[in-house]
Amino acid sequence: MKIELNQGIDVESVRMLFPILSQPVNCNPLIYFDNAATTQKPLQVINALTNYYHNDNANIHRGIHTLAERATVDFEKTRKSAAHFINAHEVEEIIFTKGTTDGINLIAQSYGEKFLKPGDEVLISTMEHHSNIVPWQMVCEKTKSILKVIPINDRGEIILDEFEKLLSERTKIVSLVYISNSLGTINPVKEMITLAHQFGAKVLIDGAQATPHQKIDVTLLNCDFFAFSAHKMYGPTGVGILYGKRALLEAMNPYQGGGDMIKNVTFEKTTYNDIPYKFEAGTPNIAGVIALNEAFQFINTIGLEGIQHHEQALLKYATGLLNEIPGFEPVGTAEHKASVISFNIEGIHPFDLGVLLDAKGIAVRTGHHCTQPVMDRFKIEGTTRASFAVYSTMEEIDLFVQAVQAVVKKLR
Ligand code: 7TS
Repeated sequence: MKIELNQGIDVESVRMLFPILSQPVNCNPLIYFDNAATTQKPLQVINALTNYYHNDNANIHRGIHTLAERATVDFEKTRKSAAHFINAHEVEEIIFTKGTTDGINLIAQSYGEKFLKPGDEVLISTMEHHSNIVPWQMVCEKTKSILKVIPINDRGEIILDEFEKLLSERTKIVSLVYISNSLGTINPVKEMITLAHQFGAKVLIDGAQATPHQKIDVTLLNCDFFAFSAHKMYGPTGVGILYGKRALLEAMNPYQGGGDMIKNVTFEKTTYNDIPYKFEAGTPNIAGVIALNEAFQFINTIGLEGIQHHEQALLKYATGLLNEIPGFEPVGTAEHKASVISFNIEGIHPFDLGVLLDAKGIAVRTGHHCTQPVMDRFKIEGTTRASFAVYSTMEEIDLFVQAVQAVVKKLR
């Protein structure tokens, strides 16, 4: 079976932009299929990081000297690009964070702690990453609110009828993953946001796995908050974006106190800065934010539509081949899926498979993928997960499937 790649993407040229991909690992060409954990970085992102430290290193917002001015201008450029990338109305609605986890914790603490009252309800789904579970457990405990969980079906899809049944005027926050990291499911978040709003609930979307794979439009979605990480979309680690609607961000308390988030400080009274700076205490990851701009440019240049076509073709091709392996048990077979394949092979522990694939230079992830409730739902310990990116190829999938077959032969 061969599926034609989207003609718009010249994958070999794209691969040339990623120096890490051309190395051998364990005497084999590297096949990097752990993109849901973090993607590799193109040269332009790496160069932006080193260029900042080579030429422009200075702290931002407070300096009057030339380097500080340069660093500040480049830093703020990324904010504009981020607003454009997710179609936010206003640049001030973009907050720099450390990543998705940081963004969700910010909302849980700054919005949740202020507005949740005893007996209020927070809704999440069974397929959330731990970073969209634990912060809500913490805030629910503090505010005596109740955490409720939307069930999923055997394909790993949210059961919409159950979601509707759980919604009520007690529901104050719905926090949902857009694309599941362990199942690949693409959730119907637009429909779910509309339903939640009918009950007056605010909706946070965990976009960590969505931003690298499909066009995001927060205005069209009408979500109240949207969090994502730079490192999962070809950008640096330690940087993320939190989008929030202006009125909500203005009504919230600061997350952390410190420099940059104030207008005036005396021992008697401190006044806070305007958004987004109110939520950006301390010196941020300046180099990382500046380099994130290059990740946006990289994705924009290739185009998310082309990326999506390419990755969907890879997903279809790999799923078809893996399905032919005796004992192949896919975990997550949703109708709408991103390029993530989680699976088990009967009689083979995911860890053993992962180690043996690594010996052939193939990087996959094994375990619970920080979604233990998903593993409990499917009554499994973990899975092996292969996740593809724009630079993944059909040839790599062929080699990967052959390697899995060889492991099956060896261990059975
Ligand atoms: N939400 C989802 C859906 C994720 O996949 C992840 C990370 C996070 C939140 C947290 O993002 P962070 O950048 O703040 O760490 N997921 C994974 C993964 O699947 N393997 O390693 C990290």
